[in-house]
Amino acid sequence: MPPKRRKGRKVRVDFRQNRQQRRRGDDWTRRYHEDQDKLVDERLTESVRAKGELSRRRTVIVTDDDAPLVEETLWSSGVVTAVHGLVCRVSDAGGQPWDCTVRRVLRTLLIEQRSSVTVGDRIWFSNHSKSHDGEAVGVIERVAARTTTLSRRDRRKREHTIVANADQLLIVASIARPALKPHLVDRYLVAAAKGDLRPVICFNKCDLAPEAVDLEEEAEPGPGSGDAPRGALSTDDLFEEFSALGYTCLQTSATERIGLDALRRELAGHMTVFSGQSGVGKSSLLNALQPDLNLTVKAVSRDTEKGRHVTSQARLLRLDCGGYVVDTPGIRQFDIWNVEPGELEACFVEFTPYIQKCHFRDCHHTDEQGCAIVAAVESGKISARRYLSYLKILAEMART
Ligand SMILES: Nc1nc2c(ncn2[C@@H]2O[C@H](COP(=O)(O)OP(=O)(O)OP(=O)(O)O)[C@@H](O)[C@H]2O)c(=O)[nH]1
Ligand SMILES: [Mg+2]
Ligand SMILES: [Zn+2]
Repeated sequence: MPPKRRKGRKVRVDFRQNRQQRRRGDDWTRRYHEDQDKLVDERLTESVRAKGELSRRRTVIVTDDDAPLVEETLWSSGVVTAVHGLVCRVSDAGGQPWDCTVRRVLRTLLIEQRSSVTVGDRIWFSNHSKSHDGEAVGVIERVAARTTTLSRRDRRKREHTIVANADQLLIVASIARPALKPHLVDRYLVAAAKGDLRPVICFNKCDLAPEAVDLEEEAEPGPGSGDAPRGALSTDDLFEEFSALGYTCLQTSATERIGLDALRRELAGHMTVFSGQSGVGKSSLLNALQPDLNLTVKAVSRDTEKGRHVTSQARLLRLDCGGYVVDTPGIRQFDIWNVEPGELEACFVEFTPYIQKCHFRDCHHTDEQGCAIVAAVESGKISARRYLSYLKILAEMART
């Protein structure tokens, strides 16, 4: 009996003709004539398009999330561990690595949805074979619906999903070299709340003398921020502030091997994304936990005390203690993606008891009359520093 097919819905998708006539003899067409795949990708950025280029349409069967149905008898499942351009590194159920391209029809669908295959995606792939140089290669046919996403807004103001399906976000900050940036931690906390990931904050380099945190450097005056804290704050104060909010906070040293057991306990059985500025020690912590990972690390710049952006791509790694981690490249700025102003207040956990008490139901907690959040800041129940972070993100949303 042939394998039973699951029911799916038919959709029409654009298909580019393989042997397309050149419509315009200009460089723009010629440049991409040979490289059809690149042309599909160009649709994201190129508004000029020769008429009829994507005129052929084909019917494919998809499930509710618009992905082609799984051909379970022929396809293997796996997880994407890294993405290099159009090639995804995939680890199958047995841990064998494969280099997979994405089936064009699937890529077209993903482009329509402004999405692409990313690290952590659970996928099915076909056409397993060995390439001429002996690499195991395949073709990704389907991507499973994601349970969570960690996303940020990229420079083109689009969603950049850094990792899919993780359940924890380890926010790594160093207490010195580079100095701690509490506002960046607040931003990650918002992204974790939005993406449904449990945040854990890791204060690394605790073997060094802590540098005072310069709040003025981070602050940006806004409405209601007149009484905002100025000057310096100690890293101990920040550790206590985040702990008091209910977040799990750890103190570690990758070089002196401090706090590694506690970190390992948090990671075991989870899929955790390591995030934070460049140079805070994300890769060093992973090497300390498991030396055979052998990740590249580099000293921070002597002049600026900033990291050198050593890790350049997100990579999913398996830990011997059970669990998966994703080492990610350090970023300077974490732009929040897709959080509406009305949603932002819920990402600041300490606001929750006061939100209902504001005079106006749609209060943005800036300069409205009878705002319970502003009153709580004034009476010291909500940290002025955190409130300022909220205002800063809110102001940024209004600008974009
Ligand atoms: N003193 C001290 N130095 C550390 C510690 N952890 C990391 N470092 C040093 O910090 C520097 C940067 O570490 P990396 O692990 O490359 O930092 P990263 O966060 O992975 O940086 P990117 O990959 O650029 O995002 C290296 O010189 C490490 O040796 C620590 O706990 N204490
Ligand atoms: Mg790194
Ligand atoms: Zn209010």
